Amino acid sequence: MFRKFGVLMGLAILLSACQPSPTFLEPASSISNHEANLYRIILIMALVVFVLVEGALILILVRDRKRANNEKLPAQIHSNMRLEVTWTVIPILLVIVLFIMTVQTVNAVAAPSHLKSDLNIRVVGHRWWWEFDYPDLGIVTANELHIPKGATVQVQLESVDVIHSFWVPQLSGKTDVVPGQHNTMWLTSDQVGEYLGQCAEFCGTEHALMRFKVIVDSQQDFDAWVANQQKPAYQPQTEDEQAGYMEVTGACAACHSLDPSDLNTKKVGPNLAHLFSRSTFAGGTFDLNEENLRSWLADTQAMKPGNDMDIKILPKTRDQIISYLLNLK
Ligand code: HEC
Ligand SMILES: [Cu+2]
Repeated sequence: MFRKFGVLMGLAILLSACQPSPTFLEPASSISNHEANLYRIILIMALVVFVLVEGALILILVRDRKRANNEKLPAQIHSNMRLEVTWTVIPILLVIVLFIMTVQTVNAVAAPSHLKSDLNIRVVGHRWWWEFDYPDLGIVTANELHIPKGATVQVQLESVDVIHSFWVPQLSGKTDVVPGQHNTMWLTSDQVGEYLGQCAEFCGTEHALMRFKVIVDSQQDFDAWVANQQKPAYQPQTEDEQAGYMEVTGACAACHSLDPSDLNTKKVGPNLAHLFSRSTFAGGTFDLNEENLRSWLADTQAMKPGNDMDIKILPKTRDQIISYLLNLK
C-alpha cells in the first residue's frame, strides 16, 4: 500500500517537472510580492517554532528515556509558572503579528477602489478558454491578455457557463469567475514578459487545458498591438482564400466572430479576427502554427476531447479555410 503510494507520489513529482509551472514565489508584480513575502515570513516563523519544539522533544525523549528496569524515575515536576506563561505568551504574540501582517497583505492585494484605473478589461470564462474584452478600446481577443507595463488594470470577471477561477501566480492571487456575478480584481506589473495563467476551479473535462497568458508589453508594444487589433479582419485576395472566407463567415460564424470589435457576443468560440497575432490556441494548449491548425480542423475532438467545437470539415474545404485563416495576423 505504502509502496504504491510512494510510486504514485514519485510519478507525480516527475511528471510535474515536465511542464514549466509558474509559481508565486517568483513574483513579477507588487501584488504577488506581498503574497510571497507573507508566505516567506510565515514559513520562517514556522520553521523556527518547528525546530525549537521538535528539538526540545527529541532532547527530552533521548535524555530521559528509560535505560534499565531498575533505574529510578527522573525528577517529577508539577507546574512551573514561568515556563507556562512563556509558552502561552509567545504563541499569542506570534498569532497577533501574523494577523496584522495578513490583514495588511489582504488590503494590498484586494482591488483598491481609490486606485485610478489606467485600463479596464473584462474577462469572460468559457468552457474551456478565456475571452478578453477591452470595452474602452473596442477590441476582443482570447487566451492571451496584453497589458502595458506599469499600468493599473481593473479586471471584471464574468462567466457564461460554470464557475471558473482566474489565476496568474506570478502576478496575482486567484479570483473566482462566477456566472451571474461580477467579481473584480486588478493586475499590474513592472516587468515586461509573459506570465502563465490557469483556470483554478474545476470546470469540466478540459479544465486542465484552460490556460492563458498575460503578456506585459512596453507601452510602445502595447499601442502597436492595440492598433493592429482594431483593424478589421483580413479581406480575402485569392480564390481559395475567398472560398475559405465564405466558410468562416458562414458555417463557422455560428460559433466564431470575425469582427474584432464584437463585444458582448454570445458566440461560444473565440474571436478569430486576429487569430495569428496569438502564439497559442484552444486555451493556450497548442502552439499556433499551420500544422497544428490543420490537425485542429481535421479532428478537434482528438486534440482536446470534449471541447465544444464538434464539427466535421471536408479536406478540400479545410485547405481553403486554412489558406484564409493564415492571413489573420
Ligand atoms: C459549435 C460551435 C463551433 C463551430 C461551428 C466552430 N467552432 Fe471553432 N471553436 C469552438 C470552440 C468552443 C472553440 C474553443 C475550444 C476550446 O479551446 O476549448 C473553438 C476554437 C477554434 C479555434 C482556435 C481559436 C483559439 O484562439 O483558441 C479555431 C482556429 C477554430 N475554432 C476554427 C473554426 C473554424 C474554421 C470553424 C468552421 C469551419 C469552426 N471553428 C467552427 C466552437 C466552434
Ligand atoms: Cu475553467
